[in-house]
Amino acid sequence: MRDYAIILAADLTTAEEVVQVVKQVGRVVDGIKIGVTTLLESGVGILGRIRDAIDDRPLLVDLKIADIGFQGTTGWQGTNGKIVKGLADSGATHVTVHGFPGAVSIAEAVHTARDWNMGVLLLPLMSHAGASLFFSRPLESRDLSTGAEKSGLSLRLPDALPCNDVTDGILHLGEALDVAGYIGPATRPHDLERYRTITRKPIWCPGFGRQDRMGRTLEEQFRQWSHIVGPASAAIVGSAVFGAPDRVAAAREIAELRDKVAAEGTH
Ligand code: 3DU
Repeated sequence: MRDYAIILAADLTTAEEVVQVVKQVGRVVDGIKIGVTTLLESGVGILGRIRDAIDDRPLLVDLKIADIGFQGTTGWQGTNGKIVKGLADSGATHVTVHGFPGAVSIAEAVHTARDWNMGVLLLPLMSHAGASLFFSRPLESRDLSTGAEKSGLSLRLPDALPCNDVTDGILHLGEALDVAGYIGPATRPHDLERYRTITRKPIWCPGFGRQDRMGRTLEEQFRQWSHIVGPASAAIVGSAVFGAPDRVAAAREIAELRDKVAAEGTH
């Protein structure tokens, strides 16, 4: 994936509209994100049609998986693995997984995804208003170690981890279980800074445009995002592109904005 990638969240109402917008801008942006509503309507078969329209660009399936992990004598047998396996050979390259169900659930998703050449993007926090209600609950590093022991997995969690809340804890679990990257809120720059104190992995960020609650222009939001997260990152942009009167022009403008702020970062 390219540095500072732009990923289109193709959140249109019908599958046909989704395919249409991907055909329009799929090669202007650097990747596509498909959501649950689209898969519910048309099944995973639609991912092959998306893949055909975007060459080898990343295709993120945003399932936000949050079910059980279970390691039986013959391997992973929980539900997280079954869900991830449902994307096998579909054209998907990445899938989103929640971290709050704990280490075993994350581990099962990561292992299964790896078996099928996909990467897990873990969610330590979300971008919408009120998302911090639970993610900001206190969590101490000793809670993480206790949880790791109970999980029955041999997790490498260094002793004195800087851990204050659930978000920190999920980031530490993601590092220990070697996820491919994280979803991080573009609406919460201070939290993105916090992510970067814990991980160098790619951070894919939704929350541009309509979700901003800090009164920033799109350019200001992009600038702050790029300066904090650096090149190993992606901006997930939905309505700012597909809701525009001219989608191709909107996607091009956003790509230009990205080029501008990224160039500033290299000075
Ligand atoms: O607000 P937009 O139209 O740019 O769309 C953002 C997309 O990113 C949308 O698909 C939403 O489900 C997803 N997303 C978030 O917005 C926030 C998260 O924390 C995780 C995913």
